[in-house]
Amino acid sequence: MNARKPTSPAILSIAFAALVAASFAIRVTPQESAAPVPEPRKIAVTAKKFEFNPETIELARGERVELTLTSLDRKHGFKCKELNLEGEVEPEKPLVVSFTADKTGTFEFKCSNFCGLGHYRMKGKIVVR
Ligand SMILES: [Cu+2]
Repeated sequence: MNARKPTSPAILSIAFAALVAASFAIRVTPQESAAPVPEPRKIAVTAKKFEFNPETIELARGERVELTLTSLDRKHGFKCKELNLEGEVEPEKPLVVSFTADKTGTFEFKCSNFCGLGHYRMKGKIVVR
């Protein structure tokens, strides 16, 4: 009565085989992409009365970063409240700040150790896109 009935099981088994193959491919993918975690991007920043150089640090969202701050004159501080970063930097005593840029935006950082009359304008920004 139904002329298509004999072919249906064949089509079903082909479809089933395709599904099995697809799910196998999906399962294999994560193993192939388990690459080693890349090294953090290293950025050197100098601090001196009354500036940081570079003043603007541009990052990509998700990027792991290692800032190494070096003071060229006296003790300074480094503080970025929004990214929860803080430390002191002195000549002969570099400050290493490691973090992951996990949110986009513009985040101000500044000197957090009073260093003279220009202290309050000693600032910069981290821009994460
Ligand atoms: Cu200062």
